Amino acid sequence: MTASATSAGYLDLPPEQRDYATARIAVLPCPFDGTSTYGKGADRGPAKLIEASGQVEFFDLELRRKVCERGIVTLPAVEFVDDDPAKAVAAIEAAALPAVRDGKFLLGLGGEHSVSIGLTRAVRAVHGRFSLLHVDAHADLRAEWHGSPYNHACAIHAIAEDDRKATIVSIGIRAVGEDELVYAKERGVHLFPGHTLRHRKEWIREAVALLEDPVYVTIDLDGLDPTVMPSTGTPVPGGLDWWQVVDLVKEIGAKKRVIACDVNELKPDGVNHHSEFLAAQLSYKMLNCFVDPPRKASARPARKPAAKRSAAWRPAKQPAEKRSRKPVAR
Ligand SMILES: [Mn+2]
Repeated sequence: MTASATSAGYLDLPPEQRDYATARIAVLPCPFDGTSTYGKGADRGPAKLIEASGQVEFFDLELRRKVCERGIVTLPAVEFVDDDPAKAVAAIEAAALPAVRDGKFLLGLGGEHSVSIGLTRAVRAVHGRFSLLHVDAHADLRAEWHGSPYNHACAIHAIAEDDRKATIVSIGIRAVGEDELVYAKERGVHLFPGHTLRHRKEWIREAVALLEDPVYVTIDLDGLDPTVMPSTGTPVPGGLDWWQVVDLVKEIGAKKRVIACDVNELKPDGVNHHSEFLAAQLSYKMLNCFVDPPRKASARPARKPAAKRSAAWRPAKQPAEKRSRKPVAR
């Protein structure tokens, strides 16, 4: 399987690192935007994210890791016959299934948030039950919207109904209907609304502690604040900043076994291309945190700061991954 003819695919990797047979990670572009109503254009998200990913450094400075060396294949974008979200969900599930069956870590790229319904169905078919960690401005817990249970406003409701016993944790929510709150209570969806995250840091540990292994992570980019992430169809003020999302992703990677993830609702507008780069960088940060993470240096006791040590950041003598590599139990 090869990337599209116009590019080398995600991260613009050299050929030996994007071969299907040896790749640990599979990226599936899902350019579907059939049901959004406010700002259209999420169907252009995957191509723009992949284009921007060509500018992302392979080496993650913060994590001292280069997970692309495990191989990342970019699958052909899913094709959609029309705007029917039920058909789109089925097409995405069918497209994702072979790579998940082949043991690859799946990174889905939306597209509107309903793409996550198809992606999670493929993952559930292979891995069984998982907990869902969900970042979003919206709860997406409506049973149906504009006549469909697969509308992007219903994505998490559909996933919650696919497995009524799976744990769901939703972070950053700040636009929700009262009916969604009733459903969240009845179904047992853990909500961490945006306004409750402002003045406390413990929410990251608390949220991650609620998850059981394995975990699927879905990030609707409108979960971030529109000042850092303006290019989404339904922006809402009061969202997470970059470092809050990064700290959350790092905590999940350190504490949980993640089996797949997606980044969705990027709506390129031709102006704010920093949004596209943010989406690309975040997706690669997620891979560096989630895919076969090395034993974390932070698990060891902290060293005493030397009296003369400068506060300035200094590079490690050698990459943390090499220094502490041990057989990975998971
Ligand atoms: Mn949303």
